[in-house]
Amino acid sequence: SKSQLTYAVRAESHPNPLARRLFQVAEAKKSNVTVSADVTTTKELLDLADRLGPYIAVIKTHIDILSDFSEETITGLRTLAEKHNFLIFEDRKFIDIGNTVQKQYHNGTLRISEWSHIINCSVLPGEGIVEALAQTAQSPDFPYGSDRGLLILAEMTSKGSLATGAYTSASVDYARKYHSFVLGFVATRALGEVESSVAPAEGEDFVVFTTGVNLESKGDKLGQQYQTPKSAVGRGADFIIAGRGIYAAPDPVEAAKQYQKQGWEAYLARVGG
Ligand code: S5P
Repeated sequence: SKSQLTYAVRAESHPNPLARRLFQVAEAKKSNVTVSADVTTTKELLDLADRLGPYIAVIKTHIDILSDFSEETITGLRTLAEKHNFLIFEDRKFIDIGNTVQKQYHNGTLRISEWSHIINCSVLPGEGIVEALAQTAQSPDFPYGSDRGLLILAEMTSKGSLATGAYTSASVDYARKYHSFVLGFVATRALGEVESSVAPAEGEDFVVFTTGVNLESKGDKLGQQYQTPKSAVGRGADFIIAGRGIYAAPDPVEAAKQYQKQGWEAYLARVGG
């Protein structure tokens, strides 16, 4: 695994342009924080993005929970992503046959391909979902070039998750098979030890995003299970994802700084800094 290497080193050697950019952003801002901005109006979303922008590497959205999604949402997010140098990750969790996910990703009501650098999918439908999303993003008429990438949802943080065992192994298989589009995983740990029937490419370097990160709480009443930034990074997270721990804190900016500090210190400890 490359998790002992610095983001700067990984940025230099990574074959995927978006992964390079992700590591460069982390290095430049000294942040491996993804804020999960699960608010329900465009104003709240853009407000959070602007206030937290300086402290985060990525903003994760659930764009379909907004009550007022419009052109203004897209323009606002894109402008703030440039202003603060962060990437956008729409957590749509595609999970359908290839023909359907292509239409959900590109065009449609939400126009996800237009504004979201990173998307994710479940491999429950099988290999075809990854193939379909890669095909769309790598087609010669796709307007956003190599500035797009996919994370495979290889595990989940909720109690009783069925994303384990053969499902997680298949996640690694398809990531390897479609490594030119797959950036890595949403998972609770590095997946190097997981059995896979596909051999790794030379220099393989999948990026691990870990959700379910919270400094104050162990979980919620609906089965969410939390770990701390330190624990997540120790288990192999390259980017920690925090939602309510940040946006529902009394002072979200102070909270974002706390997660940034703890996530970065854990990263430095891991790379021996
Ligand atoms: O396994 C998972 C995968 C994801 S993407 N568990 C999760 O909680 N998520 C998402 O991370 C979830 O949809 C939510 O947007 C965020 C966690 O939010 P929090 O408020 O519990 O930190």
